[in-house]
Amino acid sequence: MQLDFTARELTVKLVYYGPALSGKTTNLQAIHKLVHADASGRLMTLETRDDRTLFFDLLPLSFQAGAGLSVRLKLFTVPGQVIHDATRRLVLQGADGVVFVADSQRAETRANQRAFLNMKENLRENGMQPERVPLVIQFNKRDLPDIRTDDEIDALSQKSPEPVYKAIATRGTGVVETFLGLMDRTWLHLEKEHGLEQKFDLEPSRFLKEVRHRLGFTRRGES
Ligand SMILES: Nc1nc2c(ncn2[C@@H]2O[C@H](COP(=O)(O)OP(=O)(O)OP(=O)(O)O)[C@@H](O)[C@H]2O)c(=O)[nH]1
Ligand SMILES: [Mg+2]
Repeated sequence: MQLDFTARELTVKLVYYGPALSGKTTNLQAIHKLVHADASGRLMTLETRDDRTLFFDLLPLSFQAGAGLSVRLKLFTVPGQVIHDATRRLVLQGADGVVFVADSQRAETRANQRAFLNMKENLRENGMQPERVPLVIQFNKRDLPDIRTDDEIDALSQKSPEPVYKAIATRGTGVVETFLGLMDRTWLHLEKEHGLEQKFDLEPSRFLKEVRHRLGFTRRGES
C-alpha cells in the first residue's frame, strides 16, 4: 500500500497469479468491461498472439471515497509460463492482496499445484510471509469438459482457509465476486495493519460498500 498523506491518496496493489493460460488476463479484461467507465483507466496488456502474457497486464481503477480520499487500485497479472519466473517475482513485490486463478481442467491439476507453490516461494523471496498475505482462490474455466466437479471444489473449499470462487472468465461469470472477495479481505487486513479507519474516518464496512457503488458493482457484489 502506498499512502500519500498530503495528497490524500491511497494506492492498493492486487495481483492475479496462477499457471499459464488459467485466465488471469481474461479476468482483467472482464473487469475492464464491467466496471463503471468513470472509475476505469486503460487496460494495458502485452501478450503474444497465442494469449500468453509476456510481461504483465495492468488495469488501474480509481475513485473518490468519502472523507476526501482518492483511492487507486492497481490490478496486475503475472505471466504464467514457467520461464517468466523473475517477472512473476517482480510483479508480486508489494502486493497487498493476491487472487490465485486455478484452471479447473483435470489435466491442469499439477500445473495449479506447481504455480501455487511457486507463488508462496516468490512471496517468501520478496520477504513477505505467504500466510499473512490476503488471498482468494478462483477456479476458472467452469464451462469446459473434464473439469474438477463442483463437489470436489466444494470439498477443497471446506479445507481451504481462503475463500474459493468458481468462474467462467470469458463470460464474466464469477469475476466480480472474486475481485470483491479479494478487496474485502485486503481492506480488512490493511485496516488491521494501518488503522485506516482512524486516519481517514473510513469505517470498513461503509468503505467496502462505497467501493461497490463507485465501481458499479452494487447489485452483483451485494452479499
Ligand atoms: N473456455 C474458457 N476459456 C477461457 C476461460 N477463461 C479464459 N479462457 C481462455 O483461455 C486462454 C488463456 O486465457 P488468458 O486469460 O490469456 O490466460 P493467462 O492466465 O493470462 O495466461 P498467461 O498470460 O500465459 O499466464 C484464452 O484463449 C482465453 O480466452 C474460461 O472461463 N473458459
Ligand atoms: Mg496473461
